[in-house]
Amino acid sequence: MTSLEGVPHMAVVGADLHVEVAGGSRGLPAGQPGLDDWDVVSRDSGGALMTSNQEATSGTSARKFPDGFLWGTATAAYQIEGALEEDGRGPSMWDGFARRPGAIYDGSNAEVAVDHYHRYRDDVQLMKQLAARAYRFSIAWPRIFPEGAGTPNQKGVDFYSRLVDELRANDIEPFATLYHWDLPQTLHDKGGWQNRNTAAAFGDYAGYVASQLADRVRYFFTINEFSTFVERGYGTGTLAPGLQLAPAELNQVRHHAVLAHGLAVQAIRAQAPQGTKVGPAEQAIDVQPIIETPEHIDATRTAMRELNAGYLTVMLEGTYTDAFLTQTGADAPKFTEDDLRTIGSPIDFVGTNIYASHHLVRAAGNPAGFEVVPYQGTHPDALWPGIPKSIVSLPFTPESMYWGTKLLVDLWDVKEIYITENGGPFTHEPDAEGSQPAIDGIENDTDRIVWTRAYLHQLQRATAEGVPVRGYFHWSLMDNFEWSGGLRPRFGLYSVNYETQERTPKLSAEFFRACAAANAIA
Ligand code: BGP
Repeated sequence: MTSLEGVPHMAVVGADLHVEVAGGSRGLPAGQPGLDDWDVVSRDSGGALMTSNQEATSGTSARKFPDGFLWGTATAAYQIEGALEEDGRGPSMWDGFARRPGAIYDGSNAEVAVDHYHRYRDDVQLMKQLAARAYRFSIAWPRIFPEGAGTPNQKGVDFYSRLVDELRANDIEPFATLYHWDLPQTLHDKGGWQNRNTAAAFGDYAGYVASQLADRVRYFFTINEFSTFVERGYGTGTLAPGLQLAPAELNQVRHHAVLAHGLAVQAIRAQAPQGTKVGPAEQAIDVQPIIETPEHIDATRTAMRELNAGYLTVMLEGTYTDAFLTQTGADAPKFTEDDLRTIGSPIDFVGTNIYASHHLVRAAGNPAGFEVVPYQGTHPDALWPGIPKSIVSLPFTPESMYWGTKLLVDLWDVKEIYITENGGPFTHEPDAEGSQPAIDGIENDTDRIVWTRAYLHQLQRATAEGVPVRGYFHWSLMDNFEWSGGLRPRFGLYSVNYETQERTPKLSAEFFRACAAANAIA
């Protein structure tokens, strides 16, 4: 493991850069002094030209986040822990899915992943070196209940207990996610999320975890990305368990997932000390107006509510929208009024994973009141290396940070928001075309820095307007097992050598540390 100490500050290397400077534009030849020596032009709020130096000292700088804003990183148990058969962990549905030929893009699996189960202490130090004050991790249900329910496994509880203690000892606030997709195999064998009993089992498991950890964990996320694990696991079949259900069955799975969330909220409240906070961590279908004018913004609000009707909307409103029930018709989920009350149980915050706007939206005179505008094929994109754009792509849409948080307030008056994930799969293989060499052994992931900074600017725009975003978790602390993408797409601030398990900070780790330390965009 390499520490961040001694990471050189970014030097300008490679091709000429063009930087706009007072008095015109000039090329910055390779090997010239760093950008700090230059006065970069911007405009103040009145539109007057000012240099970066003036901006920093004039008090008009728009880069600060509110006091107490938490900077952290996020991971998930299955993607980092390895040790799948250790200390009594039961099998999960992902173990078998990953072994299916063709299920994982590069043929890898998570048996070792990044060996976090054995290296968690060192990994907490990696966080510390980032100046991070919070960490979002997930608890593996099959470590706690190897059979999904019944007798808990003390060794599984002990692992997370040690992790939480280590975090607290290092002044890092633990944020625990209860379900990040590793369903116990035994439950899957009984129908998994197609079976309503799985929702009840999840509630019991959540309550039990709270009874063991809530004395030291103050924030719990129920389920990670309802829409992703349901739509891709049971709709397109690209994630475990790889099913392609008919619409009525798929709607029932959606319903069981949100019901499980509501049951977990109630169980945590029953078991945890007062003041424990709980909420979902969803990747909403994020939308942004094609043009920021009142009519397109109105249409975007409608789109956000309707496109998320089966997940976020029902959790926040405790009811399915009329349009959702009309559209699903005979395929609508079967539910009771009591289910809706449970699903709508009051929560303390919304966690939102924001990678991109799924749709641009414009006003339309149709019954829905909005229309989505497709992205051009030429839209700038972060791709998973080697994977066609038709399968995975993240359109570069920094404004998703602004609209993805602001709309939560506009629509549902959400009082506390966390960006529970944000990042990009920027992967640099030394022999790949366009890959730039490392600088003094540090991966030169300028793309991750430029991408993240643009998103942070839009997040800061939201907080400056009073949108109550309390923290930002970068996905991810370190490279890890990216589900059906395998080990190839690399999201980490730290690069991991999968043979030696050595962790090395990328340049983006230095960027993150600068932001976290200053509580501002660096
Ligand atoms: C989220 C998952 C994470 C991680 C991340 C990567 O969906 O919660 O576990 O896999 O995605 O980003 P992407 O959305 O591009 O797959």
